[in-house]
Amino acid sequence: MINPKKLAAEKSLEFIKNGMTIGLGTGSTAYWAIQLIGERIRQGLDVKAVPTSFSTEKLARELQIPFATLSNLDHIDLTIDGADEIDSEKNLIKGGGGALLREKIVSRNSRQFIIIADESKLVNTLGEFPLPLEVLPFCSSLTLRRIMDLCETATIRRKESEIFFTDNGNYIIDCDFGAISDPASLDKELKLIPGVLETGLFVKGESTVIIGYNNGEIRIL
Ligand code: A5P
Repeated sequence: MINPKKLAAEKSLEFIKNGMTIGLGTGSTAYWAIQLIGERIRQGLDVKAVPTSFSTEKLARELQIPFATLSNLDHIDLTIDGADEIDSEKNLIKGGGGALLREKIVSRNSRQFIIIADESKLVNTLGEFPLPLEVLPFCSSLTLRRIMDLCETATIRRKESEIFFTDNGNYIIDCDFGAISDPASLDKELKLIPGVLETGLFVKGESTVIIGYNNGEIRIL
């Protein structure tokens, strides 16, 4: 059976060259890229990785993917990551898995950013997937109120009734804005609220997007 996430991941491997520092994304699509990078390393590929979450770090460790030394990193050559929604201008919503802050740091410091996804992630306008915000736990009820001025339905993410903590020890607030017509302005507005550390909006469309289709097709946007 065709696995469109794996198809996109396979295509992304074509962008990797020996000697690169590679940002490793988080989620069920990035999982395939990480597996394939592990395979290529066993066959002699020489790269170093920067994982974007504890779960990705654990997987990479199991696959014996070597890590870059983060303290003296100058840049990342290439990052491969998934997305929750991709619009026609390649704006993204990310953070379904709660890794958005590390993912944004890694992607913004990457010379090349490759998004891999199956066709279900393509949308005309962002916003059907609730937008995740990473928020400092300190005075979070006040931060939540300020966010609710913009989005009444904003809620602190829970996992099996317990508050969900990110790898950075913060909360995620999920916001259902409905259709997001101007992702760049919304991103700026949300980041002006003290306590909001990052949003799951990845704007400007600087990424290369690789889509795997259920019929076996692969398209690069
Ligand atoms: C992790 O926080 C997210 O940004 C993921 O990259 C995103 O949720 C895509 O995940 P899947 O590949 O599992 O859909």
